[in-house]
Amino acid sequence: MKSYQKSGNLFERAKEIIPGGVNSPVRACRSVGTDPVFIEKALGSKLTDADGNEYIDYIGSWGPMILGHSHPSVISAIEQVLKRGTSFGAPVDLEVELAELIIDAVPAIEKVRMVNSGTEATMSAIRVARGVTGRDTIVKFDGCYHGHADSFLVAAGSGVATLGIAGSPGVPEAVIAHTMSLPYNDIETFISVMEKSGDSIAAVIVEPVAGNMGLVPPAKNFLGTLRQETAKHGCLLIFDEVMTGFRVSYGGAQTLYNINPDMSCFGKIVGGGLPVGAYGGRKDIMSQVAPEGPVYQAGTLSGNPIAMAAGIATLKEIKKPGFYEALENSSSRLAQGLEQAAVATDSKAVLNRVGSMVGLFLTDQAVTNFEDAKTSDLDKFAAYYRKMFERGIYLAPSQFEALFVSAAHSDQDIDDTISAAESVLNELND
Ligand code: KE4
Repeated sequence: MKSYQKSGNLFERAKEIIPGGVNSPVRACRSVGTDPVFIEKALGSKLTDADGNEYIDYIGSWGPMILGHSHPSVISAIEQVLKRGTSFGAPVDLEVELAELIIDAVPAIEKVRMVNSGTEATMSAIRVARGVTGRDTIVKFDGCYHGHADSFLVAAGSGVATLGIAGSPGVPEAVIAHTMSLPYNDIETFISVMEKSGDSIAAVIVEPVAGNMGLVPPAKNFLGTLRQETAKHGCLLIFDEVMTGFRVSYGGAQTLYNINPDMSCFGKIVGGGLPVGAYGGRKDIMSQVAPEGPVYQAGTLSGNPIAMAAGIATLKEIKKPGFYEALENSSSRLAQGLEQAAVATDSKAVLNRVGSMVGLFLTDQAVTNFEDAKTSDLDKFAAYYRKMFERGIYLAPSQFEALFVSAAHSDQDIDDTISAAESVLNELND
């Protein structure tokens, strides 16, 4: 019988002094009816908790750990830069190197600014769009999550959806009044809104592959229509690639789907597990950012040398030939195995996948938007989560999150995951 005593004790202490005992809501595992374990260490595809229990990890720190945990190149890069110091609050060569890697990978980006999180990246991109266009209204899509800046907490995905809250107290009506949220993949609605209001819209921001309502790929022509309509009405198209950037391809979803957004936001993988966000775009847009231009944005630890070193080491590894092909093979094997497990157990389950982002929905209908995702049986998902956890499979504790396969997931990991899923789905159907 596994023990979770040490995690339990730590959680009791944490709940006294940290809201909900966690530093990010989704980690509290509330929607799946269990308590979180505290992680002691991580290596490759595995996590080990405070009580010594080991897990195959499909959260990967919510996306950054595409190489797997504690990759030697990343650890070594961090160790090397530590000898120079930790933070200078002044320009460092490593910031230039990471910026050059991002620009080299993403053709639509000519200039890029480093920040410390995905939220900072998207929040700043929206401010730039409003500054450049002189317009206030932004369009997002139901179920997409762009971080926790006020403007985005409308029909948001991820933790907001997980907690089943409409938005958040503390966000002024005046702010929300400038945010329109439309159904994802609904081309007709989007076109009609743009025809009516396009000339007053500063930006349309989208997850080009939605990973915060579970995994929902873009419908055919959806992204192309966003590009066409925003160009027609002088709005900026912002791709929030915080999750998809360097995940679904080295050049992100914009390269995969061959769309050139006006601005792009990154996070997660570009920091290799350390706090890094980035936003960038055409030179004429990014030259509006202070101190070159009037749109203000700043950050004490932006471009931190240790974080830059981890990001550079990560991108250099994933840039190597064959990296994405190998990841595609293991990811498709996992997806096929989960689909076969659902069929074999006659389970109501739908699987979506784009590259190494996988989403399993416990519903019997296609999932193409947030409303479809919400037809999933959340109680059954909670039971599925708990039983997979007991079998040492560490999934996102929410139906409205994606799974991430890393380069460190072995054939054995994939096989063990598939057999655990078949066993659990069987139990759930008994
Ligand atoms: P951060 O501020 O959490 O670094 O990034 C916000 C963000 C922006 N855009 C997209 C597409 C994102 O997925 C995120 C953050 N993703 C969630 C996981 N779905 C972070 C997990 C958490 O909130 O703890």
